[in-house]
Parts: sequence; C-alpha cells; structure tokens
Amino acid sequence: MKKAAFAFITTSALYGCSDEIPMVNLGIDDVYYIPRMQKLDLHPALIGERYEWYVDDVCVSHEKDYIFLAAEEGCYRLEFKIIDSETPYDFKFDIHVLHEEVEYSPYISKVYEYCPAPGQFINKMPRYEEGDTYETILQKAEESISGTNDIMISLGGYGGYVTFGFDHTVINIPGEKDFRIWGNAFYELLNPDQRGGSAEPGIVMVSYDTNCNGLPDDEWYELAGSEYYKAETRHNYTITYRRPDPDRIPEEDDSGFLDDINYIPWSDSDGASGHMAKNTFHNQSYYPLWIKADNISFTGTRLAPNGIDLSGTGRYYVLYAYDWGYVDNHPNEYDELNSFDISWAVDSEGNKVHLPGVDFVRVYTGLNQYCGWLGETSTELSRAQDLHIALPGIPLPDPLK
Ligand SMILES: [Ca+2]
Ligand SMILES: [Ca+2]
Ligand SMILES: [Ca+2]
Repeated sequence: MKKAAFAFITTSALYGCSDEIPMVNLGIDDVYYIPRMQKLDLHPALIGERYEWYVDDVCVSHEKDYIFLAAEEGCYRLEFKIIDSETPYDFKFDIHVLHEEVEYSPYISKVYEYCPAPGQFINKMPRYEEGDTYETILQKAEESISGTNDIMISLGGYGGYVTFGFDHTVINIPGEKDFRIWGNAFYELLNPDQRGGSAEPGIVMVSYDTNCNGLPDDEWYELAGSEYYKAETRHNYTITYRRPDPDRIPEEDDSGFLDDINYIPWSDSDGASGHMAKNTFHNQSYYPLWIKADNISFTGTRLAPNGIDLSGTGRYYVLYAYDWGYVDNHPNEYDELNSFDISWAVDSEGNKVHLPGVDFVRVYTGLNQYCGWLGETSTELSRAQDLHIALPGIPLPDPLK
C-alpha cells in the first residue's frame, strides 16, 4: 500500500481575497501508481460538513476516508469534494493501476489463525509433536493448505476454525463467485442422487482489512448459505469444551467402537450438554495439545443436524449435503457448489452487506453432531483459490460468453 504524501495548496489561490495565506495540507497526492487488487488508503487531512468521492465521475462514497481498490489495470480519475459552507474543496487526482511485479498466486498464501475444536483428527491433521506451540502448529497448518500443497487439516467439532488469506485482496466481482475451497466430502455409492454421504458443512466468514494493517482485526461477515435464514438454524450459539478429566474411568458403549463415551464434556448456550466420545480408531488426545487453557469456547451460527442413521442401530450414518454455501459439503468435483460469492455476506443482524473484496476468510465447523463410530462431525479443508486470478497458461473464462 502506498502512503499518501502531502499536497500543499493555499486557500487564497482557490478563493482569492485574503491577506493571509495559510498552508493547507490535504494529504492526497496528484497521482498514484499501485498494483491491481491492492488497497490504497486515502485519508484527507481536511474536514467539512459532508464529503463526496468519485471514481471516473461515479459517486462511490460519502465518507471522509476512502479505500480505493481495483481489479482491472488502467488509469482511474478520482475526485474528492468537501461540501462545506465556509471552506468547500474540490480535488482531482489520478490513480494508475498496474500489473503486479511478482505474479499473484491464486491460492492461500497465509494462515492467520488455526483454532480447532476438539476432535478425533486433532493433533493429527496437522500433527502435534512434542514441544509444539501454537506458533509451530499454525505454521504446520499454513504449510498444509497454502499453495497447492493440498494437505487436509481438520477443524474438529462445532466452532473450530481456521483463518487464511491470499497475497492480494480477493475482489468481489458482481454476479460471480469469487473463491473456491476444497474439502473431503463424498456422496455414498448406494444413492448418490440423494447427495448424502460425508457432508460436514463448514460456515464461511469474510473480512475486509478496513484499517489496512494487514491483520484480521476488522469486522467479520458470514456468507449466508442455503440454511442461513431457516428456522432450524441457530444464530449466536456458543459451545464450551472442557479438557478431559484425567481421573475419569473410561466407559465403553455397546457398539465396541467407542471406548470412552464421557471423554470430552461440552455445554452450550441453550443449556444442553454432552460428551464427545473417544473411538477405537483414534487414540491420540482429541483436545488440542498446544492449548494450556482447560476450556475452549466458540460462538457462531449452528446448522441443524444433517446425519441420519439409516441402519437404526447406530451403524450406518449418512450425512446429507445442504444445498449451497458451505465448505466440505459437496464433493470437490462440483466446483460451483464449492465456490463462494462475497455478495452473500451478511452482518450480525442478517442484513446484506456490500464488500468490495476480502482480505481474510474464516471457515468453522457448522454442526454440533455426533454420529456413532463416525464420531463428531468436523469440517476439513485442504486448499482455497481466488477465482479471479488466471492460472498459468489458462485464461479466465469470459463472463459474457
Ligand atoms: Ca462476487
Ligand atoms: Ca485489519
Ligand atoms: Ca470432512
């Protein structure tokens, strides 16, 4: 991001008839050169009653500050007006948007947070080794899902999340899906038309780096998928998991697949409580070993259970995919059903929000569900891609065709 330099002008030059010549510092340059898909943070130093920003004669904002962001290379004519009865102001300047010097990657370049809930794949995907800290686990998560490394990470039970970003801002192109995420969902072979099998829907949140500090400390917006407005979807749901009691006496269930049914206690904001069981397939700790706290809490939207025990005896669960808008919900070959439109973003009240792009993407497990020997439902993911960056040798599809 280019820092705004100082532009000096005098009010007398603009309005005349003054003996005094105060120096006025607008804080905006006459011309800028920036790469595409990078924000330019404009902070005028002057104040007035109202403000207007124009890009190529189209009014784009009435705020005092403006973040310019463009997907396309070219020259953009900007105009900034201060509407004020005493000291009105009008300033025109140019922004030249250029191709980046080092070609952007369409894939994840950074993992900012990896905070899984407990689960049977935790401490395995990625693998915890003696001496690991949060920082080293975070680095392992980044090495797993960045670029085309395609190593699956697990988010554990309800609420567990990962936050990642790209080497540029993902632009919200109107009418188009903007990024894609790979999971490990599959449809079972008996009735693939039913779209059931292993669907472990993860909810996507997005954030725009509005304070331009490169950190995910800005407002988050949920991408409202097919279930968002349904009555059975629970918003502002909180769950707390507790570290297993080392003095508990492990108890088996009748199936023989669960050898510790009171393993990890949880309680939620609805007053419900239960346990995540330990199964015979995974014997490592399910509680993240790098976490010192004895409790972990998560808050978000919780989707209704999607698993049905077709056997009636707890031995054959099918987890049905929701229609659209979730990660690890449909098999990866359904690229449309694994792609996301930033225009689905809603605020905490469920109102639609327009975001010009996103710098941070968060995915969290959307269900609190336990399915016999399959264990807890947990979202997995291995890769994400900005759909607006051309892959080497493959041109982007023309949306007009
Ligand atoms: Ca879009
Ligand atoms: Ca920020
Ligand atoms: Ca999965």
